[in-house]
Amino acid sequence: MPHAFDLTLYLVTDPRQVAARGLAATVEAAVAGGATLVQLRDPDAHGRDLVAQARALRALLAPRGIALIVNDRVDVAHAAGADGVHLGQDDLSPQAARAILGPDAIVGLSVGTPAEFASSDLSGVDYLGVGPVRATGTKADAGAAIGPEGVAAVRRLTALPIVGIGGIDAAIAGAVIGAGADGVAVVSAVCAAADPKAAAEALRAAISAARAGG
Ligand code: TZP
Ligand code: MG
Repeated sequence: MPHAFDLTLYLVTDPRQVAARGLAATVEAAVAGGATLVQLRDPDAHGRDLVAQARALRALLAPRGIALIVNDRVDVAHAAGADGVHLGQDDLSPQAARAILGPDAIVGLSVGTPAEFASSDLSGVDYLGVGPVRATGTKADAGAAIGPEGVAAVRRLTALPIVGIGGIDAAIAGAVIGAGADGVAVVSAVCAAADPKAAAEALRAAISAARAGG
């Protein structure tokens, strides 16, 4: 059984967007505002820097009962004692990641379209990141936007937990939940916000309203 995780408001970090405030301070504010899960994402960082960052975030998050996921890097997740890893289609397979990290690890997989879902080996996968929902400036190779309709299409194909990602802010979060997502993942809506705590609170309010209405 993987560690407990809550996809409701999934904060994904970006090194440039947190640079002014700092990684830990941004994550701390997001968590204070209601972020329920955190992914350390820094595609260009060196392994040993990432391990140090992951350890620092783990020390901050573990006492609060919030799981830490590392993007792409199974080795870094293992070295830092993170709760899991988030894999793209070209990373290690979910099964290979689980073989390294063990049965307790949380393993997430990115899926860009229903067709990509259909061609993915889902054994060992605990949740899916589906998107980009809308165009995003945060990830250059994110692919074409699929809208909340694309999330709904994947929802119809699987019982796995799903989190929508890409271009999500408080204005569209409710539609993503309405499409059947278990939560929303955001980078810029929180990391680039003037007030990350308030931004997270606004997202949580939109998610709660959509859940109550749906
Ligand atoms: N994967 C798909 S879109 C994306 C990632 C990491 C970036 C999402 O960033 P933002 O700022 O929330 O659009
Ligand atoms: Mg990746």
